[in-house]
This record gives sequence, structure tokens and C-alpha cells, in this order.
Amino acid sequence: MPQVINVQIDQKIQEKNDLIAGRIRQKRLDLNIPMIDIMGSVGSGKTSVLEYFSREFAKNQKFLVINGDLATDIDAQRISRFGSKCIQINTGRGCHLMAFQIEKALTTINLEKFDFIFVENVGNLICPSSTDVGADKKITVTSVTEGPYVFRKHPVTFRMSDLAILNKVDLASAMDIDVKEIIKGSNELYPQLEVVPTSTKTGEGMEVFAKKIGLSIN
Ligand SMILES: Nc1nc2c(ncn2[C@@H]2O[C@H](COP(=O)(O)OP(=O)(O)OP(=O)(O)O)[C@@H](O)[C@H]2O)c(=O)[nH]1
Ligand SMILES: [Mg+2]
Repeated sequence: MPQVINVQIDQKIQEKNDLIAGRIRQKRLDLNIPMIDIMGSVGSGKTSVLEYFSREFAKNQKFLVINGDLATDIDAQRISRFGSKCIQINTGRGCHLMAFQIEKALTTINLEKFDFIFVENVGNLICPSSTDVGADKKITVTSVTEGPYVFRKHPVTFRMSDLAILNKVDLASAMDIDVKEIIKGSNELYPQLEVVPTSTKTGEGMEVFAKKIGLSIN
């Protein structure tokens, strides 16, 4: 039965992925380096968040960023301008990063030099939520320009998220979006999920967000 075979292959891939993710987690625990997996739609502001963190909060801490995109190293170039070390992974057709790719990236650097690791996952709200990349937390970056229904339409991602931000609140009135109403709707659907309103342009909410994921603010 082709379908049964497919399920078995998927399970094997998943099991192998989880094994590698466990290795990454153990290595980080030994070195005491936190790691956050940042998920979110194309263009929601994941790279902008990491540019902001690298510009504002990297005085006393060194960030390692692993960027996932189908093609180009644009995001790695953008963030590294602010001093963070970036490793770009091109996934080709892959819609999310996998643990083996992260483990491979980590072998290319001396991990001990870093205080914090960020993974910027491939932009979409579907695939990255189901794959463990060995992070401590999964964070979702959503934005007011995605419209009012994102939280309702993507239950898996928001259930798998430890925290979410609603970014680009500076554009809320132009987009005819009621930020409080969207957060209230999310709270009803996902009572465990905190949603922080942010803008990487004005800086609104960025310190609150940074503190919640354990960055030290300098
Ligand atoms: N007005 C406004 N624009 C923002 C904000 N955050 C990001 N942007 C803009 O939104 C666009 C997309 O931002 P990125 O940071 O590249 O988004 P991304 O999630 O990394 O996108 P992908 O990596 O392609 O999935 C850029 O033009 C940013 O300048 C914000 O808070 N307010
Ligand atoms: Mg990006």
C-alpha cells in the first residue's frame, strides 16, 4: 500500500530528526546556550526582529543566527551587518529547517563563543511548527498586514508556539486592524499563548518581547 509506505518513511524521518534534535539540545545544555526557533509567514518581520535584537541588545551578548530560506543569503547578510554571526541554509524546495541542517551548521563554528542562538525558520505558518530543531522555545512572528484571521486559520502553529508577537502595529490603522481585538481572539483560542504587540520600526514592544525570551537588555 503506497500510503502505508509513505507513513513509515515519514515516521523514520521524524524519528531520526528527533534524535538529532535531542543531541543538539544536550550539547547546548552542556554549554548553557539558549536557542529560539522563530517561525512566521513570509514577510512577517522575522529578519527585522533579529536585526533589531542585534542592533539594540548585542552589547553584552553574542548572537548566532541560523537563517533558513529556499534561496539566497539575503537575510544572513542583513543581520550580519549588525555584528551577529549568521549561517544561511538554503533548503531548495524544503518548507522548513530540519535538525540535521542545524547540527551541520553548528559543526562549522565554535559554539562556546556564543550566548544565544536564533533559528530563523523558512517563512510559512505550516511546516516549521511540526519539526523539532533542538530549540528551547518556538516563537511565532505574525503581523497586522496578514489580516485578522491568521490566529484562527493556523491552530497547529499557535498551539506549538511558546510565545507570539503581533508585529507591524505601526501599520494597524492603515490595515484597518484592531490590535486589541486580535489579541483577545487569540487569547480565547489559545489561553496558554501570550501575544506581544510589536513594531520593529518604532521599537514598540521589542524590549518586552526580548525579556520574555530571556535576552539581557543592555
Ligand atoms: N511598518 C513596518 N514594517 C516592518 C516591520 N517589521 C518588518 N517590516 C518590513 O516588512 C518587510 C518584511 O520584513 P522581513 O523582516 O524581511 O520579514 P521576514 O519574516 O524575515 O520574511 P522572510 O524571511 O522572507 O520570510 C520588510 O520590508 C520590513 O522592513 C514593522 O514592525 N513595521
Ligand atoms: Mg527573513
